[in-house]
Formats: sequence, C-alpha cells, structure tokens
Amino acid sequence: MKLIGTYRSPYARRVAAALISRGLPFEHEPVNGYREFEIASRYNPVAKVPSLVLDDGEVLIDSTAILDYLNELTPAAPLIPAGSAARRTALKLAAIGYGVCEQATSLSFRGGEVPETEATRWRAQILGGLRALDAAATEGGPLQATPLDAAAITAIVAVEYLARTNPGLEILPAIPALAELAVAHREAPPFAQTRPAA
Ligand SMILES: N[C@@H](CCC(=O)N[C@@H](CS)C(=O)NCC(=O)O)C(=O)O
Repeated sequence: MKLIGTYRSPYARRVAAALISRGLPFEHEPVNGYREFEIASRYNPVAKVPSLVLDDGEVLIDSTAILDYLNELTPAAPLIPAGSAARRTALKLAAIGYGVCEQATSLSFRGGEVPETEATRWRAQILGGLRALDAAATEGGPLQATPLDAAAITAIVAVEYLARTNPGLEILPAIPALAELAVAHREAPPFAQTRPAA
C-alpha cells in the first residue's frame, strides 16, 4: 500500500497512525494537497489528500473511507468496533475529531480575514468538539479502549493538530482527560513516527 499525503494533513496523519498502530506496512508519498495540485489530482479527481493506493492499483480516497477499509483488514483489532452501538459511538467520536480539525484549519488559515463573529463561532465549534471528546476520554469512556480505535486516533491527532496550528488557543486546561490521553500516547509509534515538524 502507498499512502499519499503529508502528515501536516490531520486526515492523512490519522490514516498513517492507524496503519502503524495495526502493523500494516506502507510506503508514504508526502504530497501537500494545497500546494501540489497536479500530483494530488493524479490520485484523487478533487485533488485532496489522503489517498491510499492498494497493491493492485486501486485507489481509495477520503480518510473516513480509508479507515473503514483498514478496519476490514484488522478484524482481530478493529479500528471501528463491531456491534451496532459501539460502532455508532466510534463513528460519532471520529466525526467530532474530524470536525475539530476542519474548524482548526479554518481558524488558522482564515481566522485573521473573517469577521470576528465567524472566528468566534469556529472557536466555539472547536471547544464544543473537544469537550465532547474529553467526556469520552475519562476513565472507562470509549476513547480509553485499547488498542486505540479510529475515534481515539483521530482525537489525539486533532488535539496535536490544534496545538500546532492554533498555539494561542490554550485550550488544554479545559480538556484534562483528552490532554492526558494525548500525552500518554505521545511517544507511541503511531504518533511519534507521524508527527510533522513544528
Ligand atoms: N474529507 C477528506 C478531506 C481531505 C482534505 O481536506 N485534505 C486537505 C489537506 S488537510 C487537502 O488536500 N486540501 C486540498 C484542497 O482543498 O485544495 C478526508 O477526510 O480525507
């Protein structure tokens, strides 16, 4: 398999972290979706990363769809837990982590250009998402399950992405359980091996 997408993209990074966490070998082509349109569009008609090129040449796009595929490869340690309620919870939490990344991107790229009301809404969306993840990261919560599932991987990637792209927000004191989860896994291979330079 070959993963297309720089780890500066939280979406590419969560796929890489999932691959590493499940011991799935892959090559990596660190394409920047914003700056390398031509290369990104070779894999994805809408020129976004990540894409995942399978060994038979099939190309998967979109991190959520890619994680769903990886989940099929790892039935002994599912990335998306089996069972209706657990599955719904994991997908919901992963979507919240994804949403935090989206709004963090908007805030860091365009926060200075938009009316303050818009930036305030983005900050509130980020905080709302992080608080929901924090509640799920408390003792016995779904984000505490081991091995880490797609939701927990996304949550950790989201916290690190937010800290890197919006360092002024100082949000960590408001989300102690989630911050602790991120710290506990900071040096684990899925995160240490995919962390972009500051
Ligand atoms: N839904 C997609 C979103 C991917 C995405 O927005 N990737 C960004 C990089 S973080 C990108 O390549 N953007 C290029 C562009 O929008 O022109 C996924 O989960 O993979």
